[in-house]
Amino acid sequence: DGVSRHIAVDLGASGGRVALGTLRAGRLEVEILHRFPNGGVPVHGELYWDILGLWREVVHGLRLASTHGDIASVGVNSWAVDYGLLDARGELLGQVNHYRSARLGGVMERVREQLSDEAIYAATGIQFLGFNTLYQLAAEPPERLAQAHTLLMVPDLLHFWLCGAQACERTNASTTQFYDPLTGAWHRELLARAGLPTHFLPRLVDPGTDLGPLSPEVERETGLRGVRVVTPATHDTASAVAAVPARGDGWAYVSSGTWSLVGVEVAQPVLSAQARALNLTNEAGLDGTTRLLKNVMGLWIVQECRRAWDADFAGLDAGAAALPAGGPLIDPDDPQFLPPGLDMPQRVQAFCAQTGQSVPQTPPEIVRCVLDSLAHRIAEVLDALETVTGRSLRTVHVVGGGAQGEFLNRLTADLSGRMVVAGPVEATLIGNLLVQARACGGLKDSSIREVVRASSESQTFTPAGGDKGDSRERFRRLTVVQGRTES
Ligand code: LFR
Repeated sequence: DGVSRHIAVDLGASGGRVALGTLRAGRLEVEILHRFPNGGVPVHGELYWDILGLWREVVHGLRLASTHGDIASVGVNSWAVDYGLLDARGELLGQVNHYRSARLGGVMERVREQLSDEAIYAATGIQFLGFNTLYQLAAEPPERLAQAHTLLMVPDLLHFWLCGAQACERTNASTTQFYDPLTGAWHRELLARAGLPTHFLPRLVDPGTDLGPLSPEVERETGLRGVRVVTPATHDTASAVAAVPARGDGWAYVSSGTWSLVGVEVAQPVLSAQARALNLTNEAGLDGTTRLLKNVMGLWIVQECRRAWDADFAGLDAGAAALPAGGPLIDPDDPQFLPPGLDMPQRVQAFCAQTGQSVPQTPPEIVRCVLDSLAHRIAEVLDALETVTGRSLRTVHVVGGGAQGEFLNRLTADLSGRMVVAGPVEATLIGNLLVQARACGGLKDSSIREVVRASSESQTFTPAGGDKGDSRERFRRLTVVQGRTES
């Protein structure tokens, strides 16, 4: 009947979803069947993911999907860099660590000293972030690595549990900082130079690879029959970028959620000294593209503040928007904002006090300070991307859950002086579903982005002209004073 149905599992740092996608006549309908919370579990000084709890929620979501007619495939995407280690029988060895864990403090510095930034960046093109898999492995007890038979990234681990196949999908593998973007293979030599083993690295597969049927056990538990496990772009950001509804090349994207991933799509990795100095990353995208981007701290700071206040976001956003411009600013990418903690509002206040600014007091004042700062940072990164690529980036597509934040969209337009096109909010699910649909032969003559444009709506924010005051310059000086590692 020309209809194809697929299930996408999207695991985010603060919540997960299981969704049913129905592709009919070149349009995709997305129905979210199950939502569940996610977050770090602090235990005995360590921070983990509740991977078994996530698995249970995924299975529950699949069971809900089983009553919706014939389903062709299922695929999982998640955040990047985190992994599970399996023994030779395929059993999980220990826990899945959380990338915001304090155990990683100082490890990156040691490895960078040992290998040199030039060598690591030339080999991988990946931005230096203390939680990259490279540094997580360097922080592992050697005996645990020796015992490990297979390393699987989080989505790969769930695919393994769904169908029994062990493979790492490329878009997420590229975030490890031991993947070679030029050859498309693991960079075993880099790991070896860091004194790390490589025997546990499995085969790499592309987005859109059929890994096999659901296992009999999963079929029994879910009631699904005849469903294939097909890899999407398993890195959530890669799925979201695949679903940016853009045309031509004068555009950038912000994949907006816990993080704001600010970037462009390019044909080849950019490994120049300038890209390294700006700490831009070259992550693998769909169909051999490169996601040249940078992590900006994103809505994380606001999410942690909300957790501390137990407050509703919509109300806070409106309160923040009602305040006058020109207030205090933080450097959202300062490492002190990375770890979780109910003291996040105090961290924001302390930053303002230490930099001689007025100290925001109420929740709306604090949120305003964070959103202003985020928009400034996004604008700064967009300018850097223009410099590095030589492109003129007039339009910014904001996709993902954060695209619902109208006030941040408005600030981004105003402070960057660019047109912001917001939506789709469900870009990650849409990208995940359409890569599966294409792999299953369901996307006849249209491209993924054409289907996205036909299936979703967006809202446009035009930059306000006029005087922006001195805030841009104040922001720049602030980040220099705080001494971020990049120039
Ligand atoms: C966004 C994201 C980013 C990655 C960060 C940590 O959800 O996947 O792309 O840098 O999470 O894994």
